[in-house]
Amino acid sequence: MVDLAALEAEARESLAEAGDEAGLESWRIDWLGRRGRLTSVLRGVRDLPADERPAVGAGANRLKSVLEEAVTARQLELLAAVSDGPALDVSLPGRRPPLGSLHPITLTRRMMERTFRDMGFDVVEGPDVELEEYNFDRLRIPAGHPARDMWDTIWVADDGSGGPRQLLRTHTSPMQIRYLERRQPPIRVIVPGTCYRYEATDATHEWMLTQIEGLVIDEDLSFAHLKGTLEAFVRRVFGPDIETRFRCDYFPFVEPGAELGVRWQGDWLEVLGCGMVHPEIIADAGLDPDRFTGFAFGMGVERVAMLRYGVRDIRHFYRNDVRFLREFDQFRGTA
Ligand code: YSA
Repeated sequence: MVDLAALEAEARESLAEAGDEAGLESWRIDWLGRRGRLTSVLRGVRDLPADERPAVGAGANRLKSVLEEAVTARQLELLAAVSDGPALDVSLPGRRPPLGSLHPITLTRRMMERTFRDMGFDVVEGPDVELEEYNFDRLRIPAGHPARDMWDTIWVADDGSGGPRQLLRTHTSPMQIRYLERRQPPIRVIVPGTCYRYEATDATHEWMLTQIEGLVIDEDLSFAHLKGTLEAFVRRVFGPDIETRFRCDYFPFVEPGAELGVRWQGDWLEVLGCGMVHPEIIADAGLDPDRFTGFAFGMGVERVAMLRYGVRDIRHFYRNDVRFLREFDQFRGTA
């Protein structure tokens, strides 16, 4: 006759020794598995003398349920011990989530905006998708004018509705016109924003670039104000020893026009185009060009960032190489 009570005592004793999930699993195999101790007893019932079979069969089945409950209880006991006991050290510092940082162009753009704000400029933004009229015509660049070739343009596909042509703005200058439609002098404003050009890239050119447009209109402004403002800006950003160079340049919406270059790695890097706002643009805005004059400029933020951080190739900025971008973690908090 099988001694079920002794079997149960032995099973419980060895269950109490199982201290983790692996121990419980091997206990389960030993006792309740296909070749387990209790399973063998149940299988052997059919070989017992007929008068013993019912009692042993019923007893072994009951023991099976008892042991299944016991193993579940032991499992819960072990789980409770893990969450209450020293295995969970709540005094350990938490894991810090990885922290990103601002993109170098954002850092530079914000620094430039702050510098202009300190110099008394307002900041406004305009649309990236612009009307041909504002990007070109009203800046004195009509269709067919050779100056359009200065801006290789990405046009928005014609939707067939017969509406005006649209494009991804090639510069921030269209906001000069939009701003003049709404505001009266004195005007002192900058317009930061992204521009797009259908242009092959090289170390100093990207097809997507950021500009900061500046527009100043008031009475009695001269080229000296333009030069003084831009020189002051550049010295604030790069320090008093920076070497600069103004050269004549042509833009249809200014007269005269110029570009500003900064000494860089033994050469000159052009950072902006500028000039005195063309009298026709002042007159088109409903202002008297004999009374009001002004100057404007369009500055390349990526170029300023190259100078500021010593980046030799503009294309690094938009390659999304995290090793490059991590270099700017040290400037976190400087925007
Ligand atoms: C001129 C006179 C004004 O009264 C007002 C604004 C201007 C600037 C004019 N709208 C313009 O876009 N001129 S520009 O084509 O010479 O670009 C100005 C600046 O943007 C450049 O000096 C350069 O710093 C930057 N830039 C231009 N093309 C670029 C670029 N930066 C990176 N990649 C490019 N492809």
